[in-house]
Amino acid sequence: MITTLAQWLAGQTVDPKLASVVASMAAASAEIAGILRLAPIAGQTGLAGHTNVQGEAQKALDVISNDIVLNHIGQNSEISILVSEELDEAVHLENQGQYMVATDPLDGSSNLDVNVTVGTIFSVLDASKGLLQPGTAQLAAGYAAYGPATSLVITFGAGVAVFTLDGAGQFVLTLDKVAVAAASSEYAINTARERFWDEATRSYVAENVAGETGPAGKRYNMRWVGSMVADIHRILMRGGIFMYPLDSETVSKGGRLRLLYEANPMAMIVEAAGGASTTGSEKILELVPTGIHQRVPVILGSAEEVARVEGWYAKA
Ligand code: P6P
Repeated sequence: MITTLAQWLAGQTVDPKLASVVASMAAASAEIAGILRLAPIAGQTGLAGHTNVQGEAQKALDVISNDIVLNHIGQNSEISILVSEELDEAVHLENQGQYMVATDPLDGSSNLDVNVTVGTIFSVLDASKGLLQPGTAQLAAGYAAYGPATSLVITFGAGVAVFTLDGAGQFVLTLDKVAVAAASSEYAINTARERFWDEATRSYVAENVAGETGPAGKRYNMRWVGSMVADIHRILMRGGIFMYPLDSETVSKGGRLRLLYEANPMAMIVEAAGGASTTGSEKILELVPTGIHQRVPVILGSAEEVARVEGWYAKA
């Protein structure tokens, strides 16, 4: 039996107004998926010609995706604030709604030119509690993965569901009650950064590389797509650990990935699916943000692997 996103949302024990915020982000994601699919033909995979607050060259599709999100958010009277990776400041909408959305409208966009999976990540919070709330305050989180299929992953904190965009542009439920395997033999880290790693990261990876005859006692595989949504969706589906730890090059910025609209929503999703998340020494979801674009170290995935990393940090 087919369950549409609308039917699934109606069956959740959440405020229908909160469910409508998720529905708006789903509609934006479906529209973005349609744009991405034809972008090379429309000549839209190039640069937009300016940089974002992160100092990163904005792709035309970064700007287009952000505009699409803004359009859908703006049409939902339940949403009053938008924080976006692509916007220097938070946008206070004319609506007086109770919700705030923090989003990376097109994460991993540097992969667009080579047709690799990218995504839209979003977090939903109570706008009345201010911009800088810890991840534990999130009311919902989700991401769209624009890959061979377009997947939409959603959680309200208890359980994670996966939807797939069908030929009519509607999300239908394809996986309910996702569970992240506690054990895994696959890790995701950019090994080209080894010279910047701290001892904890170096020790953990060395154990994995040692394989069957090493302390881990099993063979590991390494996967690094360079697109957070792609790497984390793989981990959600078959286990593993994603690592962008603090290193000697990123320490001055606090890390590489952004807390409000990358680390927090992904940590909420992974933990709701039975996984774990950490900066190495602190729980990501307990961090009180110091700014809307704050960067943090991100280590999350299979609970046993995350615990091993935390063990190395505890020894440091
Ligand atoms: P690196 C993409 O730019 C991104 O923000 C994440 O999606 C991804 O996990 C990470 O950066 C990749 O970083 O240093 O390997 O290019």
